[in-house]
Amino acid sequence: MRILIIGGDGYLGWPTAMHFAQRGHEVAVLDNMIKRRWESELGVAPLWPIATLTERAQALRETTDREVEVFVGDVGDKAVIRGVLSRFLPDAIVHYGEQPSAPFSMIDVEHAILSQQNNVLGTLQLAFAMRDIVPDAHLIKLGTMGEYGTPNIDIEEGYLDIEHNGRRDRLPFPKSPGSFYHLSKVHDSHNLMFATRIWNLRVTDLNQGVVYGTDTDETAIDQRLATSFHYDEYFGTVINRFVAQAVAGMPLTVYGTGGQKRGYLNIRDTLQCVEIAATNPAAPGEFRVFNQFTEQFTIEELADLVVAAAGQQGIHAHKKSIANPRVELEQHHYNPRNSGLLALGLQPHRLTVDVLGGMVAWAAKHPERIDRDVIIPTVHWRKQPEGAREG
Ligand code: USQ
Repeated sequence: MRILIIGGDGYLGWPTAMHFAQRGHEVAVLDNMIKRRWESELGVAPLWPIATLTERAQALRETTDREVEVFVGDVGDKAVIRGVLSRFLPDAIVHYGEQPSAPFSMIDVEHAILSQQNNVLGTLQLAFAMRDIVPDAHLIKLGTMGEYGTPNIDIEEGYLDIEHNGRRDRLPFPKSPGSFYHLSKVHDSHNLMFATRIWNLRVTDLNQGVVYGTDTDETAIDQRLATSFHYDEYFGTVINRFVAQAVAGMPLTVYGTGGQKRGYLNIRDTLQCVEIAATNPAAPGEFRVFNQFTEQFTIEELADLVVAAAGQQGIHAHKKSIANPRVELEQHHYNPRNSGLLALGLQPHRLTVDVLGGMVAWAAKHPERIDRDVIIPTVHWRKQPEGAREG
């Protein structure tokens, strides 16, 4: 297959590009490097420096003989996306090219607008370009489990069969997201559902849980092929943050009571899921939704697992409940379905103390690289308290 990865310089985009290239697909990546610019504007950086996209493609060629074609540009730029689609003519497009952070989108009005503009308009530009240039290509769009929020009923995969006033229908599952970032993904889902209906596009929306880890078969080949590990308040997801906090000798920041439950998955399973979606495409006109996670944990459970894993590595870590900067339920029902990808062959990697121990040992190689100033959350969902940072 010819596979285009949009956001191919990112945490998941680059490992996905390598994964498909190693399996013999023809792969191109498109990225405008804006995530690297946001990181530098916010004064944060991945734990290990990351090679440039061109260096990574070169390193992949040297070490595996595999080619990844690099396009630099913005998916939201009409000429760019149309130029790339016309030249590469992909069979499948994996779209990761979005601002990925909830706290980033909650800094202030500018960051909320930036997140929604970048995400929603980029995806719209892509949908129109697909209609005109590659109408039969399959779009695999990264959405998020956070689109659903935490309703007091079981979460289905994308749709809900309901009966209302004696009539029945299968309708999009109600969405109740928890940040302007998560809302941008809801808007994307609605726009793409409409696009499949009117233009017969093929779309798979992957409602992904929180991803952890950095190791894939390909990142292990060479240091230059590594992907980014963020632990800061903006781009660090909770497991990666807890690992870095343990190594830095800081308490693990449990927000509120820590009863918040979410779906999680190993980065290796992200690659499996995207491959499963690509090799089992949606039908023309189908807006297919998979809930993409393998396990569920509360924050308390995760903190306890990381404390145990750090202990195995001879590091004494401890958790601490801090005032929750977000507005979210801390005790709630959570029972999302995730049978679609499992039925197509997903083989989950489990989060064990040993897996976490490996992450701790890896981060502990250079504890001095951890910037302790970017760990404590400063972005608050409600109005910033007196004396807090200006956005
Ligand atoms: N949390 C803590 N302590 C921390 C950091 C986070 O208790 O130091 C809690 C949060 O309050 C939240 C949970 O951990 O309840 C998850 O937070 P997160 O920052 O790991 O993840 P989230 O903001 O939900 O976003 C991440 C990715 C996003 C993806 C989403 C999947 O950044 O791109 O869409 O996970 S999901 O959570 O299923 O919506």
